[in-house]
This record gives sequence, structure tokens and C-alpha cells, in this order.
Amino acid sequence: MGQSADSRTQNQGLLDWVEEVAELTKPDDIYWCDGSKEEYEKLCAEMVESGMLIPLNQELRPGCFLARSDPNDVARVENRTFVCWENEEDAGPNNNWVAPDEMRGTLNGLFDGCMRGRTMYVIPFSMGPLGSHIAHIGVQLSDSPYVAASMRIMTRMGESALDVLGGDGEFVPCLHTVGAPLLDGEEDVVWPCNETKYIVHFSQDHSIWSYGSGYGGNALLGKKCFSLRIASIMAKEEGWLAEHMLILGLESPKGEKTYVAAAFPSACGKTNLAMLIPPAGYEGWKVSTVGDDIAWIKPGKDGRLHAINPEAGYFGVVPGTSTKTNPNAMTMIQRDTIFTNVALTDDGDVWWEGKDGDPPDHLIDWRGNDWAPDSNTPAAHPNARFTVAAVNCPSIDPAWDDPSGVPIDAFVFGGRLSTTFPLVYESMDWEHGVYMAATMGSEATAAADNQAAIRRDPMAMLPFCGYNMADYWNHWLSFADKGLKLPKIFRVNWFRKDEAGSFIWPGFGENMRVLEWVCDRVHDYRDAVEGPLGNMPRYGDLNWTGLDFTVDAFSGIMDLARDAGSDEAEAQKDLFDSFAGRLPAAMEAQRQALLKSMEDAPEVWRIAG
Ligand code: O2Y
Ligand code: MN
Repeated sequence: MGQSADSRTQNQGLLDWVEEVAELTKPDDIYWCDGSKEEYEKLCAEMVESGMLIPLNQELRPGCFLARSDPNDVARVENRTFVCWENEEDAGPNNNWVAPDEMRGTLNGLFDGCMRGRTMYVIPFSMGPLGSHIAHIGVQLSDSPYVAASMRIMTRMGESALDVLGGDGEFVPCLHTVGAPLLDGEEDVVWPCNETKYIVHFSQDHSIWSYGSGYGGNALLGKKCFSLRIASIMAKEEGWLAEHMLILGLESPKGEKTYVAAAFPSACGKTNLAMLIPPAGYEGWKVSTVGDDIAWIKPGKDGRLHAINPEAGYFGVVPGTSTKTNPNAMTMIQRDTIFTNVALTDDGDVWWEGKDGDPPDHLIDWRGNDWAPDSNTPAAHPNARFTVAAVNCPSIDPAWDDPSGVPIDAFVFGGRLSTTFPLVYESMDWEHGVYMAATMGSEATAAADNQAAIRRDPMAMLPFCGYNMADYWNHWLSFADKGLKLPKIFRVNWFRKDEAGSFIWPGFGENMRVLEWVCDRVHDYRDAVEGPLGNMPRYGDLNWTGLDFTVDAFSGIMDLARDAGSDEAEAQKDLFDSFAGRLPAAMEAQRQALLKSMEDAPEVWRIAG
């Protein structure tokens, strides 16, 4: 473990950068991570010693730990996230922008001496299967052992990544500090961080600087910062796609495999869908998980789009996870998992809101305080997380680590919408599909009039696209001209409600019925009905074996009221106006076509059959 730098790598670019950063940040030590199990165990033991990790009951949760973050460091900080292009227009209204030179000046001041009294971990990692032509190497420098240990779970980390990097390979430099130097032997706190936070992406040299947070997407820089914001820029430059998508495999009883990549805004159950277990009536079907959050997708020599999951682990939301919502995840987090900000039970297990069974009579909550069922604060933070290796997942796909990726047959886009949007529909063509994805979002209640408005989250990429989103839509549209066999595009909505405010669709494993129709359409096994929004299934086109779901209930999630459809097309104008000047003409043409088709539609459009 921890050999000298020169025996680790001959990559002069990396050696120079490590030296330059050490001169600026002035750590007490520099430690090169090798990625071994022994090293991980040593890091965890040191964190137990410092109080940063609490070992859980090893009989109930072998290899598991609990971390409690600072209460002011519990989630990604979008208002402190910046993308620095020379030209503000290139960042677009979807990003916070500061000119690169000005930001460098600010950060050089903040990073000066920021690692004093701490160890700087050199964390080489591969985003994607080692050596894959779709993968990329990054190196994170961080003064957090929690980050070093988490990066070993979330990425292919250590010597193997340095081997791929070689003597002259390129890497994405990811610099991270918790921003809490220990001066003159000062004693450390359990979760060091700084009130001031900066999560910064430089578009020109594809580098990342993160200051002040030790949590999640702010600190595990391979995830949102590299795999989405920086990778989206690289993808546009190089002709591929870096997307906020889960990837799952569907194998039919006759052995036909279909891969689907799906994008949803937060709070739509992405991890649950990625690990879906088919319901009764689907014996013979196998659903498998390639990834739960991010997909890198490149055209292959066969003219199809091939995807990898750049990550090697899951950083998933714990509250709401149960044997009903995600049985595979419940098994997955039974061992070798770092839990952050969940509650601790008296017997050394973990607890969270939405877990099976009643809450225990006593817990220690995520802040470290006593908690009882009548307490008026949640026991686990709503953004409490598990960090666990992908190989722990019982439904892991056999090809999840395949360097060539998996061929994508369908893109699915969804949101959380209680009215108007049907359970499922398919785009007429690629351009229409891009429009469907660009206008997606979830419902937000507007405080002023309590009216539900859609918070647009195009392709679920609004917080993650590293450049002007109008250019991103153009990039998506450009795939139609590359002579590829492109995936079909679908929109889904699991969340439509009836007049009493109850969900109509049972969701979870039952979503398999929609996925089967997607497979049928991909393989041309079924025709569809052309509706104002797109191609739709009739009641009889879905497989209802094992589920009592009536034709009327189906109407309740598939009907489209003319006024609601028109209002939606009108409301999309605000989104498009915010990108005026760069908006692709095709997007507005699609909106006009929807307005027209709603004008011609009956008061309530209902599928016959
Ligand atoms: O709050 C954070 O730092 C985590 S955010 C996150 C984590 C895993 C997967 N997706 C997300 C997200 O915000 O989309
Ligand atoms: Mn995500």
C-alpha cells in the first residue's frame, strides 16, 4: 500500500499536477491509493478511530458503517455549482456562470493551504470498464478519507486505473477539499466541511475544483461533476451522449434481450426501476441492472448506440427503500455498505422512513440525537444515502462490466405528473422523441395559487448539462443525421391520480407491463394507435396476467383532455423562450404541431379498443 509516486506511475502530466496541487494546498502527507481491499479496510478503520464512521452490528450488517454528515452538508448544492466557459452564452441559462479567470483567482485563494494538517489522497479511477473505448480516466485529489473509501466503491479505483492511464494517457483532473485545514495541531471534527462551497467545472481543460463539502455529488467527483457535466461537454465535442439514465436489460422467456436506458427527474424511483422484479404472471422474464443513474452512450461499428454505466457502485437514496419498493436493493445493502445520515437502532442496525415494519421505540437520529416515534423530525435525513458496490446487486446484468457496452434499443423518459400525461406513449420519430424528452419534467406546486405547474427538467439533465441546453438539444437532434439505427423513444408516467387524489397505476414491479410493450414495439411485434401526443397502446396491447386493472382504470391513465393538451403545449413556450436565440427550430415546430393536433382533437381523446 501507498508506495512512492514514481513507482506508481510514469505519467509526467499526473506527477506534475500532483506536485503543483500539493504546493498550493500544503497537505501534511500525500497518499497514493492502490484500490486494494486492505487499503479500503485500513481507511475505514482510521475513520472508525476518528469517529467519522460508526461500525454497524456485524452480524446484522456485515462490513457496514454509518456516517453522519454535518447538518449543513447533506446534499448537492446547485446554487454553488458553476460551469466556467469563456462566453456566458455557452454555459446557457441552465448553469451558474463565472468567467474562468475570475473563478481561478477566487479558487486559488481558497485552496491556498486548505489541506494543512491533513493527508491528500491521490485517487486514480476509471469511469467505465477498464480499458473500454467508451470509458475515461480521472484522478481525484482529496483530503477526505470518506471520499477515498467511497470512490473505491463507486469507481474502478487505484492501480488498475493507473495501468490504463499509462505513461502518456490523459485524465480528467478532479481537485477536492473539505476546506477545513487543521492549523497548529487543532483537533478535527467528525465531519469537516466549510460553510463556503464551490463546485466548479472548467469547460476548456475539462477540470473540476470542489471546495467546502464532503457529501455526495459535491465530493465524489466521478459522479455528477465528471460523468455528467464534464462528460456532456466531451460528448458534444466527440459525438456521443453522456446521460442521466439508468440502464436495464429485459430478457423475454424466448431469450430475446432488450436494453433500455431511462431518464427521470429525482423522486421518480430510478433505482427501483433499474432493479425491478417482474410481477406474478411474468415467470420466464429476467430483468437485470446495468446502471441506476448514468449512461455513456457511443455509436458502435454496427451502427447502434452502445452504453456503459461509468460507475461501479450505487449512491442511492435510502428513505423509501423497502421490500415492497425495491427488494433487490434491500438485499444489496445488507452487507459491505456505507450508510450516510440514516438512523441507528439500539442493536446497531440502521433505520429509515419507509423501511418495512413499524419504527422502533428508540433510535439515534441522523443528527446523533435520541429519537422516538412521536418525535416531530425524521429519523433519517430525506437525502440519506447508501454507498455500495454494483456487484452486490442481485439483479446485476452479466454484461454490466463489458468494455463494449450494451446495445440500447429504447430510450424512456418520465416524470412525476398527476394529470394529462398518459402511462406510456412512443414518439413518431427521432425529432419528435427529442422534443418529448426536452419538455419533460415533474409537477411542482406553485405556492402563489396552489396550481400544479411542471418544473421542466429536459432529459433529467437540467442540473447536469455542462453547456447551453439549447445546444444540447441540437446535439441530440444531430444523431438523426449520422446514419445510425437509433433506439425508439418513449415517455412514461407512473404517477397519474384519480379524482380522489389516489395513484391509479400500482407502479413498482407492475411497470414491467409497460416495459413489455416497449419491447414489443422495439421488435415490431405490435402496432400502436396514433394519438395527439404519439403512438399509444390499446388496453388489449398490454399484458394483464396477474393484475386486476379494468378498462376504465386504463382510460383514467391514458385519456387526454383537449384543453389539458393545449395548455401543456402553451406552457412549453416558457421553457423554449428561455433558450431563445439558440433554440433549434425543430423544437418550436414540434410544439406548433402539438398545438395543431390538439385543436383538431375531440374534447377527450380516448383510445378505441
Ligand atoms: O445529494 C447528493 O449529493 C446526491 S444527488 C444524486 C445521487 C445519486 C444519484 N442521483 C443523484 C441526483 O441528484 O440525481
Ligand atoms: Mn441522479
